Amino acid sequence: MPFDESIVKAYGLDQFEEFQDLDLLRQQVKQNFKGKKKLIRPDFSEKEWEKAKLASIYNSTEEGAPMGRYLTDPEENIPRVHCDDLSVEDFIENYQIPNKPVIIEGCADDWPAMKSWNFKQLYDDFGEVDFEIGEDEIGTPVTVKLKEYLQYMVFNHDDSPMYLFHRNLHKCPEMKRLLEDYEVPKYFREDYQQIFDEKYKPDYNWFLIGPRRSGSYVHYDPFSMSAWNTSLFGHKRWILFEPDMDRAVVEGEEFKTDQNLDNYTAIDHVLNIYPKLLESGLVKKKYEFVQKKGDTIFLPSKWWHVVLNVDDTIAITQNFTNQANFEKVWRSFRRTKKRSACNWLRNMKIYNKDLYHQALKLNEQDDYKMYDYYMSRNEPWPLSPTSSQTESSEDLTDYEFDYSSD
Ligand SMILES: O=C(O)CCC(=O)C(=O)O
Ligand SMILES: [Fe+2]
Repeated sequence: MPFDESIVKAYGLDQFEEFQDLDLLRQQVKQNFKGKKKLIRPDFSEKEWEKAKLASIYNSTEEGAPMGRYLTDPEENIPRVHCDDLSVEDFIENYQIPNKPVIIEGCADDWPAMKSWNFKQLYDDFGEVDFEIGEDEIGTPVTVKLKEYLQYMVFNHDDSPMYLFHRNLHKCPEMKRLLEDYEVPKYFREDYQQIFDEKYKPDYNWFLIGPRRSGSYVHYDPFSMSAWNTSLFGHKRWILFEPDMDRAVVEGEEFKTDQNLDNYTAIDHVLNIYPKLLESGLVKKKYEFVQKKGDTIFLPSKWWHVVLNVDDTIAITQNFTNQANFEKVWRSFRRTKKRSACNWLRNMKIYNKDLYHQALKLNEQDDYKMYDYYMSRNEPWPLSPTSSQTESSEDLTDYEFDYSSD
């Protein structure tokens, strides 16, 4: 049986009308996505999407597919604990404060999402709803109906397929009910980001559908925020790097052969760059693991990560700010999101006095003036995000990823 036909059956998509004639659907999907691909990677011809022919080798799908077929088994060298054996206090002491990653099992056991986030049901319930699958050159979201995206997931042969990454479920009326299918695990409920006025709140939740071979390229999360990520379907292979490592090193810049350094993807990194990094001795300590359905990853502030979807996956991830990362987040955020930061500070004063005083103290230490200080004096803002004229204690090594100034 052809590969795509077998996964159509495995996922129960064969019950839908359009999956009756797979040859026809395969052609339609190719046509449908031409324009989207051009928007997302304008410099790529259609052929270039499949250039390395990775789909012919790496096409594992079934949940529980042996990793060896896909990639070598990573060493699991991150602690793995069950939520029944990890109190919030122990989490704070052992992971949150030391800023160390951990895999927590069992947080999602009672979530409706464990049952209802599968391709057949999502196709049925949200097929007509538009989800984000990328951005064009000027940052405008590129969207597609979920049913079309799931068809693409089944049939595509792209080396690094487009990744459905939909932010801010709470802002879309049709998607709000997805929020009822999960809850923030007990470890991550202290979250200062929730006190923004809605208009200024930075993106904080993302619903992800990642076809096999798709992934998130090396980065750490915006504004030094921490994150949690739970898989509801399929496996993700994670590689982490410690926060003090340089971007050029973790990206393996010296091993890149393509002139265009931006052409690299998660799968390129995992297959071609990471092994060279290990050989070179540039990585002192390895952090690798596979996240399975139901596993929640705690990804602390500023930890670099590459994430490769080993099979077709569904996940939810949220960013958050709490006592452990607040200093880093505040220093990074106030500079890039200068208007939103004023709103945050105002709301701290109302809802969290201690935090407000903490932020003021940091400003004072750094001799930092907020944006509205300059506005009220009709003076220009001196601190563009790339400006070098920032306070000495200000962290200027922030890796710009997926965020723009306001
Ligand atoms: O692809 C993934 O699951 C990781 C997502 C991620 O790293 C992010 O949203 O910042
Ligand atoms: Fe991330």
